[in-house]
Amino acid sequence: MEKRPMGKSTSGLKEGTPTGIVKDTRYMDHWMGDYHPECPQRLKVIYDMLEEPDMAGKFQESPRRFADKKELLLVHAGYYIDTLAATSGIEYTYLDPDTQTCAASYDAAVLAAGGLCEAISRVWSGKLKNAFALVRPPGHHAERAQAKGFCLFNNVAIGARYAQETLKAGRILIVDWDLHHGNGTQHSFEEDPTILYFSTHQFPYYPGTGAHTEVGLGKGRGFTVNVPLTIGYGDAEYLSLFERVLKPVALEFKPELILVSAGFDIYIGDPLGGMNVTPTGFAAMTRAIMDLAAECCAGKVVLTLEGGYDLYGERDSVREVLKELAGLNNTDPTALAGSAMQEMVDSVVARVKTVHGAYWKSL
Ligand code: X5A
Ligand code: ZN
Repeated sequence: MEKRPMGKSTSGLKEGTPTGIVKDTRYMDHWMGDYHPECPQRLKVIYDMLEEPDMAGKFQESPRRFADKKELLLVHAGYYIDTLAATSGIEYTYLDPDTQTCAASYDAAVLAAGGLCEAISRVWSGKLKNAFALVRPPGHHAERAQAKGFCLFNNVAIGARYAQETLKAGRILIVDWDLHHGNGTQHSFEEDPTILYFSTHQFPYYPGTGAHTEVGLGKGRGFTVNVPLTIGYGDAEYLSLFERVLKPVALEFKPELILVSAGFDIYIGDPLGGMNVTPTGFAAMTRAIMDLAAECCAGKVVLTLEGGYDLYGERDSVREVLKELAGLNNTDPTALAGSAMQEMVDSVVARVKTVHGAYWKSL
């Protein structure tokens, strides 16, 4: 694994400011049946990993709370929130071919959004250096009034709007490295030039959105950056794409906060995906985003868990991401990018440039 010397913090935070995590056993109470890949064990193996000798005591737990209805309303329709609330205490409700609730799902979903908001607040105020919300259900497929793709509320979208409305954040960058396109997140912000949505995703694939030509609407044109990929992209290719597309766009956009829809279904062994990212790749992607944040916004990065269905691959990848966030590792993203299959990267970069060259002069 490529390592760099431990760098000085450019963030101006007090030395020793902790990395936050959001963890709560109630996130494991949401259950969609024993054969559903989006299962409570996904968090169980991660929470157990946090007790390993080299991980225990290294992270600060950020307090959990239920999101307020007014926070959910920043992204979702009132009647949709009420419909989901009515599933609380009911053994089974069908919402979508991929998405169901049990009696505890609504509480878990409101707690996921609230826990993420709280972590964002603490990173924004400097109490935490950065944070990772280890929550479920995931969020990026949830639309304004529709559950979809294992998602009930769009956690990252709620977090972004909360940061703007309550914390008075301005420009926010959302990086979505989940295998799937975050249709709900894109739709939440596609007319908004203050929130830049950047997504890499397998394409064409579920949910079907995320073509490179989807660049945003109206005043938001240029502020949706889709990087659709065929199968087979691995560590080096992802890092090269971050270097050649995400980096110039992000540095030109100058976010005041970076949120990450961190999906681990691009892991090499994931049962749903065709990508080849390893734990080292996830560490390097995290470091690449931390480097952007150090330049733009005093290192303010908050990740939230989206997909990831190989239990131990996800666990091992989350471990490496957390070590990077806490400065226990310092993986070199550019060293990895160097070994990318150039044709795989060049063709994608060229396609993105045909539409985004007009919006981003540094691209
Ligand atoms: C959060 C996430 C995947 C949905 C796949 C539905 N959802 N076939 O990874
Ligand atoms: Zn996914």
